[in-house]
Amino acid sequence: MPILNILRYPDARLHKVAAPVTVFDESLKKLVADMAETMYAAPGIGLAATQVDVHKQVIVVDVSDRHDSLVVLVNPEIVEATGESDIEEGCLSVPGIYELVQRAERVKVRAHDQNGKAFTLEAQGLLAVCIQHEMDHLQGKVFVEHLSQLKQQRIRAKLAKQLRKSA
Ligand code: GNR
Ligand code: NI
Repeated sequence: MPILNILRYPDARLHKVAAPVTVFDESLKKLVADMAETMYAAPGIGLAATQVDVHKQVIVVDVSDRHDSLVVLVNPEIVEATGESDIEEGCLSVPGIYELVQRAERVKVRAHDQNGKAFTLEAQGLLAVCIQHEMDHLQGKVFVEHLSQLKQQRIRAKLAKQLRKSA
């Protein structure tokens, strides 16, 4: 199965808003399988469809060390968020940048799996933060956009320099 190309910030396609999934078919299952493979290969602990230029509300997450706890969230909605967490975040679309972002410590999420079955997940800690990070991607928001304008400017300069060096 193919590893998908991950868009790099800044890219206007990372700002598209994902549409809800309405049909739970084989192509959705293939997308989920390819996204999981891409996330594990990267390696990362989460991936939103937006990052692979598919603008549908699909997320895969696995915060386990053994890669045995895949969570698939289709059309996720946060129904409860409590507490405050500031975990240093990274993003596969913003390589080499790690920054603290304010998030809820616990979230209750309603979503569907890749078969269309509805479920509710209660998450805390890194899993909760990762889900919030991925749900931002579906809304067209990259984690650096939670930071000050000055920090964002510095990050863009650093990424441009990385790109020049690799060219
Ligand atoms: O791999 C990832 N690690 C991570 C660490 C802290 C908070 C969020 C994340 S998500 C990130 C993968 C990614 O870019 N998902 O969109
Ligand atoms: Ni990300």
